[in-house]
Amino acid sequence: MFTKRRVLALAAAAATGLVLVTGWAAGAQEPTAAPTPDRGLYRVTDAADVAARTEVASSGVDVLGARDGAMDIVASPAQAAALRSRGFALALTGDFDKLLAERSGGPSSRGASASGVSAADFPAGDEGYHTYAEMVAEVQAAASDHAAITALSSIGTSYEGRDMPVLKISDNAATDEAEPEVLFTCNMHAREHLTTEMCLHIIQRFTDGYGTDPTVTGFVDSREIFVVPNLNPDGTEYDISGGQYQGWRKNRQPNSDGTIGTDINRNFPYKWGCCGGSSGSTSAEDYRGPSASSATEVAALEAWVGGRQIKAHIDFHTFSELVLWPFGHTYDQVTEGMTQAEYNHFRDIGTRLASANGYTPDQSSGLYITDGDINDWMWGTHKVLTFCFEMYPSGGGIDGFYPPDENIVPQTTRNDGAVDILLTNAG
Ligand code: BZS
Ligand code: CA
Ligand code: CA
Ligand code: ZN
Repeated sequence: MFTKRRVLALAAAAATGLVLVTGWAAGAQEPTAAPTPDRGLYRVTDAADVAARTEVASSGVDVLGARDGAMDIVASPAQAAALRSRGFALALTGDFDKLLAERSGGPSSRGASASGVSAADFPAGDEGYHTYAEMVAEVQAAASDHAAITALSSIGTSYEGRDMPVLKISDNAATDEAEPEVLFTCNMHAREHLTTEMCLHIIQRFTDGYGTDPTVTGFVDSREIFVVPNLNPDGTEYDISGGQYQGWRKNRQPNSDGTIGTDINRNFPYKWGCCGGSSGSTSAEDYRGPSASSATEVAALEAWVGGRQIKAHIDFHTFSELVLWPFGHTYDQVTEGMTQAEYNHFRDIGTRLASANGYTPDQSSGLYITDGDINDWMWGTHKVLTFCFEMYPSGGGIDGFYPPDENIVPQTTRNDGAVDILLTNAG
């Protein structure tokens, strides 16, 4: 779909016989001697309106972040050329693979990773992040150190067979009490590692703080808090295996054509694939999978949530510093499954959450249209007060996914107030 502005630009370009993009004639090489990278990092500088962002997001490129009218994407030379020929202004900002290698502190060893292999640790300097094994150990330690207020179980196993733990934190944790249930989920996109730290911080705060911090004690006594620190353990391990970051987003489930990965946040069963907000192409970063809930991890969470009465939920992602609420499949506020009063409630709570953490609030389709995302399903199917938090940083390229580990403490504690607002409003 073209915006009016874009149609005019193309018409003008057609009249002169050239499509002018970022100051270079289409088809010409970049004004540097360097060849166009296989995976180029580009900034789309004219994605100010949401129709334009949806057009870019649905073109098969990998959207890293979107904010303030610009998008950072990873594109092949053909994808970049196609977007330029459709009138978009793309500025090449780097070579994705080179930047990943640099960020990992070593020479490129891309392709060294094998599926199913566990990672020894994060690259040097980032050891403060938790690998899958370290996350499991942390959750187990929290459960055994605070046995009276925790219950450790699992939502199931990932495609490659990794357990996906869920820790319940509540008084009388062994009993299913009639207290509002609140769920926090993290790391469904592999490279968004800061979010596992967010869930581990929530666990630490509500266990260690019990009995000393009155706010924490009040919530643990009056709520049932459930935390799933990693919804994509296979992808997360893959992303840090082989000694360097891989920039991986999807899960690690093979597709019928030999490509790997489904975008977990396009595979949920509410209006799956309805609205041009996901890709049917197996290699796309927003591949929706062959059918709703085909991703092992989605099916596991779906079954687990179906057996509970969750009232409120935050799904943590990185990056862009946004608080997003449903729906994503439509630009409309009021639609099937969403009254104006319900929308206003989302907007009011979302605005308060954002003023607590300094993020920017919006309906998720304000970013670009998505379908099959977790928040549309949580609300559409289960009427859960559900939000997506896009964490630190507010902008960036591939480095946006890999902030140095010094950021973990400030950027997770930053959300304490927002988490408390959600817990209050689950009542
Ligand atoms: C991300 C961005 C995220 C996505 C935006 C989004 C969140 C859309 C919630 C809809 C609902 O990957 O972090 O494209 O999945
Ligand atoms: Ca309880
Ligand atoms: Ca209960
Ligand atoms: Zn994400």
